[in-house]
Amino acid sequence: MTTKVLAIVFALATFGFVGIFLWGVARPPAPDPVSAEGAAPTAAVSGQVAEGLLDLQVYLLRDLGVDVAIQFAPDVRQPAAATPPELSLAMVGMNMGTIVPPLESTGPGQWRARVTLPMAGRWAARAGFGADRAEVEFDAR
Ligand SMILES: [Cu+2]
Repeated sequence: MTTKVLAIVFALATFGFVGIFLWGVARPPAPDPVSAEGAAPTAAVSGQVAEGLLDLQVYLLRDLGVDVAIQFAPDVRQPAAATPPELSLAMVGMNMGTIVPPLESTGPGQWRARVTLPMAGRWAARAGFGADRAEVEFDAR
């Protein structure tokens, strides 16, 4: 009797483990990042942030304009993200403040921001929750 119970518990544990593994493998991939104009991103990063996978793409526009797209897919154990992530832009190696543009929701788990930067050069875009962020650098022109 005890053996039977143990076998069932073991089977359930194995099933759960395989299920979690399969979810990780079979999770639908994020759509290919493409700007509204159909261009590929200038810079992109994908990182584990705040118990989820955060994707960030930077598209250079004309005259120091930048489009930033963010996708966030929470892990299995966390419910769907209700809070939007935070985005900040700062120059690399030059202290000229931090730009925190408002994010526009473009779908479930998707946001976009359009910014005009104050000067050309190397910039870093950081997105995430609190101090937990994914970062990517790009050259603005
Ligand atoms: Cu500067």
